[in-house]
Amino acid sequence: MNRKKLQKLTDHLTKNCKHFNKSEVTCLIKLFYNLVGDVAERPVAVVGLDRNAFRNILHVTFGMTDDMIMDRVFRTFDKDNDGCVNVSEWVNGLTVFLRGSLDEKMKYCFEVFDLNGDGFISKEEMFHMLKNSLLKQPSEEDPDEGIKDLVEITLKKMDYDHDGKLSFADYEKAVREETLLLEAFGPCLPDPKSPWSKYQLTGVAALVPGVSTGASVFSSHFDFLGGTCTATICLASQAFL
Ligand SMILES: [Ca+2]
Ligand SMILES: [Ca+2]
Repeated sequence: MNRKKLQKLTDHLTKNCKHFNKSEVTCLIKLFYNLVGDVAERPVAVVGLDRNAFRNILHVTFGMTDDMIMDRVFRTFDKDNDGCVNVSEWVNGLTVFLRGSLDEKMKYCFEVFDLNGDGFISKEEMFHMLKNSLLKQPSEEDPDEGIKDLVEITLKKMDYDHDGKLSFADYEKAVREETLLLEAFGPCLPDPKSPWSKYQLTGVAALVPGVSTGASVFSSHFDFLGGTCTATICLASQAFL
């Protein structure tokens, strides 16, 4: 991409971007085209990260391991639903992912957790996600029973209007009371302790030639399962109060 085109794209994307400044946006654009270049063995006309390429970044760079959640994160980034994260979806997605306010993060997480996109987190969806994220725990006699209990505990704690599912209003109210519930159904944000959250994106530019090498060093800092467990313990302990 030539300098003029890059500048134009940067200006355009910075205008709609709340949390990144111009030089950070430039870095993210460069990083994007570098990543696309790495994975692209396809016509130049298709410029974007497909599901697999994007999931690979979530895994390598942000240490995510949960397939279901990574799929949902991809769909949340892919706003126009064309199966590809383009450069503007990349920058707009990362602004929430890395720097979002609590309001933005709540919207994002709810979208991730609403697996079928009908505007509610149903019991079945909770069961699916909790089963998925707790699979690494030592197996009990009947793990499904334990998860069903956890779904009930979750509803008791978060379903304020008692209709048996979580609306955004339910979820928002619960998270405002206990921020740990933001990621109640699985880790879908970078760990706040991770260097990426505070990372000067100008520094990322230096990583561009070897993105995966630099990123794998970062991934050791992530403790995603820890985040889920904390949220789960918080749900469990509240239920007995
Ligand atoms: Ca798209
Ligand atoms: Ca749903």
